[in-house]
Amino acid sequence: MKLYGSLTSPYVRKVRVLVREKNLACEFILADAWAADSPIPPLNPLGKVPALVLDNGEVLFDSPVIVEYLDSLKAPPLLPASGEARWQALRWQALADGVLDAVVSRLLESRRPAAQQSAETIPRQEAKIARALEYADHHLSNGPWLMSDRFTVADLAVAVALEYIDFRYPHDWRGRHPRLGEWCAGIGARPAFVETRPPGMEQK
Ligand SMILES: N[C@@H](CCC(=O)N[C@@H](CS)C(=O)NCC(=O)O)C(=O)O
Repeated sequence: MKLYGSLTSPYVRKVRVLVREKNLACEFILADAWAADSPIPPLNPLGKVPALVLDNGEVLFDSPVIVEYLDSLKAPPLLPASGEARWQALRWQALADGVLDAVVSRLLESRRPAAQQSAETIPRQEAKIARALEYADHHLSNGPWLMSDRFTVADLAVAVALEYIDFRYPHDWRGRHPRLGEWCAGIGARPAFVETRPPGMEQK
């Protein structure tokens, strides 16, 4: 299998963390989705990374799809197979992916010339991020994991999202949510997180 992506994309990082956590054989191929000669559009019509090329030539895209596929290859599952636990895990992942979307959207808007920026976009995305942090803090368990008694896709996705906030929208969210900050530090110390942190980014 070949995973195409960049070192800074948080969607790619979700997949890289899972590959490392499950010790799967998967080659990582650096690819810039924005480059004029990018190899991505022929693989993913949406032109986005991550894209996963399987050994039979099939291509999977969209990080939740890739995460679920790779998770299915080797036990124990990080995504619960059925029942309430599955919906809860998928909801955590949706929350985390929504935070990534909001941080990316905020970042792209902030990079536009000031005169062309919309007055609403940045505050609107920041409000989504603030509400998601509130939600995560409110639904935090007392233990090291968001769900059950072990590391799941919920922990993976939410910790990647929190660290992406640090990377692209640095602000003192830990001051408001210290328990969430402590939880994130615990997950972020796992080797899979340490090894996939974007270049130049330190753990908080
Ligand atoms: N929903 C997608 C989002 C992927 C995504 O937006 N990737 C960004 C990199 S961070 C990208 O490739 N952007 C290029 C573009 O939008 O043209 C996923 O979860 O995989």
